[in-house]
Amino acid sequence: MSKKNIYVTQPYLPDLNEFMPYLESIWENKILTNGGPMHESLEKELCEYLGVNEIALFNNGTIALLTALQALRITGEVITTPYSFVATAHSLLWNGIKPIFVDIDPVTLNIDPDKIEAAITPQTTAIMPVHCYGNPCDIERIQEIADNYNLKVIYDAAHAFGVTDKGGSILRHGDLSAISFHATKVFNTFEGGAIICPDKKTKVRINNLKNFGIVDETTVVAPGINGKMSEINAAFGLLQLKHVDKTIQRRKEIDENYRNVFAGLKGITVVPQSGQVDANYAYFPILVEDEFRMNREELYDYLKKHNVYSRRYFYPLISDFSMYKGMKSASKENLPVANEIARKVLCLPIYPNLTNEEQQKVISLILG
Ligand code: T4K
Repeated sequence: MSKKNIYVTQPYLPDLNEFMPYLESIWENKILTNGGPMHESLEKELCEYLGVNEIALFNNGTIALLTALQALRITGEVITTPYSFVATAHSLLWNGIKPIFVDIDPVTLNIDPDKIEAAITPQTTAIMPVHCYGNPCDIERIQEIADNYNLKVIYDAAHAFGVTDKGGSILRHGDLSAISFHATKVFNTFEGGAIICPDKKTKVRINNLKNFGIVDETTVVAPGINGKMSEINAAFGLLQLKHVDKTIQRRKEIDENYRNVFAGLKGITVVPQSGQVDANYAYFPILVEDEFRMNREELYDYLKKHNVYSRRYFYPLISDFSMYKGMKSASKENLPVANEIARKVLCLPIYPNLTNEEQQKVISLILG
């Protein structure tokens, strides 16, 4: 077996020569940031590609989340999931908002809509669900609850590039969605992110907030932040966009191959897709059940010993980190499903340049 390290993911990088004309153009006009031509083109092209009304680009997904909360003036308590990357809850804490953790659905691994209402208090102002692994949340149920209780919905859609439901991009749902274009994502701009919003007026507010609150040379309307995407990141995004369909297609092949091999394998549950029309195959999560020949930790270590670096996304739960675990909603009793899934989950390597041989190595190690 090859000794080469196999990681959970690896960014797709087009031929460097293809990037040179973009760099030459930046060198020519000397606009490096603050809404330059590459930035404007990428916003336009992404709106078209994704089929959404407005996109505001950011320097990363976390600042996009922080700004989305600011844009809607969210305060008090926000209902969210413990089963996510830690940035989800951190974006709340950084805004002085208290996260209230609600358990997840055992199949979709997204926030369980049946448990949201019980967590609503007079201080609740919003729900922040996550489309975990790009699997859409129960959008209709969540919106119904939000409407009944007059709550905003901000989706952490970090994993959801290119995912659609019957009506189009899932990024169109809720009041706002924030996405990540980090190096580990299906579509990357090295670092980057965006807020997807329904109308121009909201976008103007977001644009102000991501540029220190500046409206013009003498007017500052809000205590904004520096959330701008640079021209070099935007240029890379424009190039990536040309390749993204092909890379998603390759991810799909890898996903199907894993699914076929693991179907019926005792002790391994493949997390199902949950109702998307177009999936993005961003992650390949499996659950290592108690009847498997080793437990999740043992399998993780065993793969690592053979140079396969799988990841336990999302273990530990956000609610187990020290800044959250004292909260009442973070208790194990409140989150039995999330705790069980976090104990069993393992994300296997999936990325466009994973070769068939490399995938076969991962499979063989698991089959034993
Ligand atoms: N909300 C959710 C639900 C998220 O998942 C994330 C990010 C965010 C919000 C925040 O968005 P950003 O602010 O990040 O835009 C990674 C990513 O750093 C993080 O972006 C991502 N979620 C999270 C799920 O995964 P780590 O700590 O696992 O990254 P790291 O550096 O260990 O990378 C994993 C593997 O990827 C490495 O073993 C090798 C490979 N890799 C990584 C990088 C950075 C490369 O081959 N090249 C690279 O440049 O967090």
